[in-house]
Amino acid sequence: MKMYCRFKEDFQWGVATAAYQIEGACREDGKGENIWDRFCHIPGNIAGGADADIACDFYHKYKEDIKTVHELGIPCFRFSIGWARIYPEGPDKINEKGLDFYEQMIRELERYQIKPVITLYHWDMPQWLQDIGGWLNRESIRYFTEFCETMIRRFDGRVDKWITLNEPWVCAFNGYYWGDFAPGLKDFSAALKAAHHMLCAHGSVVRRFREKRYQGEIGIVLNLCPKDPASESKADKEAASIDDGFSNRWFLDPLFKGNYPEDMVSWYAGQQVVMPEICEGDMELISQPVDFLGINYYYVEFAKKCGGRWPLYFDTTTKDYPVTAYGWAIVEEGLTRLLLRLHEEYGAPRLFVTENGASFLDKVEEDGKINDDNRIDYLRRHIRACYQAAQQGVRLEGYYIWTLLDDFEWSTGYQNRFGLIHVDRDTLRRTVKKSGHWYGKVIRENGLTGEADDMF
Ligand code: GCO
Repeated sequence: MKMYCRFKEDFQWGVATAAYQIEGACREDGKGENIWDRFCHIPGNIAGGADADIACDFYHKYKEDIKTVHELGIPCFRFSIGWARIYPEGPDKINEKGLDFYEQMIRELERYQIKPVITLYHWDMPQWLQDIGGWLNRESIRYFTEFCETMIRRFDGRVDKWITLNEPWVCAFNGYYWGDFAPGLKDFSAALKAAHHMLCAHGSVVRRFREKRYQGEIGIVLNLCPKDPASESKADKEAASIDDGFSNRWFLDPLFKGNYPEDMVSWYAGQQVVMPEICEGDMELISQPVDFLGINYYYVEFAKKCGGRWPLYFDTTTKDYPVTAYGWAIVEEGLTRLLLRLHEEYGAPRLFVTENGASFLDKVEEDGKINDDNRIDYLRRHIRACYQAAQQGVRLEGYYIWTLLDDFEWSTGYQNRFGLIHVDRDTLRRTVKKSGHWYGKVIRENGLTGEADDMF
C-alpha cells in the first residue's frame, strides 16, 4: 500500500548510536573500566563469548563513519559519552584525553553541519562507582550530575539536544533484576531503588542545566511499548495493565505527574517488594519540566497471566505477528497508538522517536551488496505510523533510526544486526546496506513521497 507522507519542514531525521556499542578502544587513552567491561569479561554472560573491547572500532574510525553519515544526508547524529573515559578512576580526576576524543568527534560533525544529540548515560557506569553500589547508592545522583555538568559546560552551545538517561527501565530491570545486563544483579527491590535514583539523577541534571542557563534543550529517553492483553480474559487484561504499570507508567507518571502509579505501589506492597526510600523533594526533582521526551519504540507486547512468576505474574507473547530476528513482534500501529497516548494522557512535551529499527539476518550477496528489504519494510511501516500520529495532532518532531552500524548488542553480542551499515566482524569493513541508501532518499524527500516509497 502506498501512502503519501510528507513531514513538516523542520522535522528532524537522524540516526542513533551508543558509545559502548560502537567505540571499542576499551583500554585506550586512559579510559577506565566500566560495568559492561566487567560484565563482558565474565565467561557466559554474552552470546558467543563476545565482548566490546573492539566493537566497531568507532574510536578510530569515527571520521570514516561520520563521512558516511554526511554522504547519506543524515542531519542528526545521536551518540553517547563513555563516562569511564571522562572519569576513569573516581570522581575527582578528569581524563583530558577522554574529553579530547569527543571534542574531535563533535568537530567532525560540525565540519559537515551534522547536529550532535548527546546521551549522557547509555548504561556504561564506571566500575569505581559500581564498587560503591552503583545506582543503589544515592551518591550516584551527585556523581552523575557532576559528570554531566563537565560535559555540558565543555560543549555548551554546540549541542542541539542533551539526553540525560537512555531507557532507565532496561538499565534497572535488566541490570538489577533479570541480571542479563550489567551489573548483573537479581533483586527486584534493588531494581526499583536503582530506578528511583536514576530518575532523581535525571531531575538533578535538568535542574543544574536550568540553573546555569546552558544552551540547547534537555530531555530523557524512555523505551515505551503498548502492553496489550494476549486474550480477552479478565486475567490477561489485568496482566496487561500490570505490565503497563511496571514498564511504562512507573517512569511516565513520576516524570509527568510527579508520583508513582498508585495501583503499582499497592501491588508491590502486596508482594512484599521493598519500595525505594523517597526523600523529601524527590518527586519535585523528578517531575521538573523537560524540553522533550524521546521514545525508543520497537514492538508491542501481549501479556498473559502466569502463576508462579513473582512479583508481577505475567508472561508475554508475540501473538501471530511477524517477528524480527530478535523475536520482537512487528506492530507499527502500536507506535501511532503510543504517540497518541503520550499526547492525550500525559500532555507530553514535544516528542521524538529517538530509536526505532529492526535486526534481521542480513545476507551479503556475491556482489557484496546487502539487500535488506525486510528492514526497509519495517522502517517504512513505522515512518508511516509516525506520520499518522502527527496528522492527528501529536507534536512529533523527529525520528531516529537505531542504528548506524551493526554493533555490539549487549548480551546478544553481535548476532543481532540493526545497522544501516553492515560491519564485517573479521575485517570491520563497512558496507552501506540498501536500507541506508533508502533512508537517504526518505530524508531528501522529507518523508515517503515517491521515489523512496518505490525503491524496493
Ligand atoms: C535500547 C538501546 C540500544 C539497543 C537497541 C536494540 O534501546 O535498548 O538504546 O542500545 O541496542 O534497543 O536492542
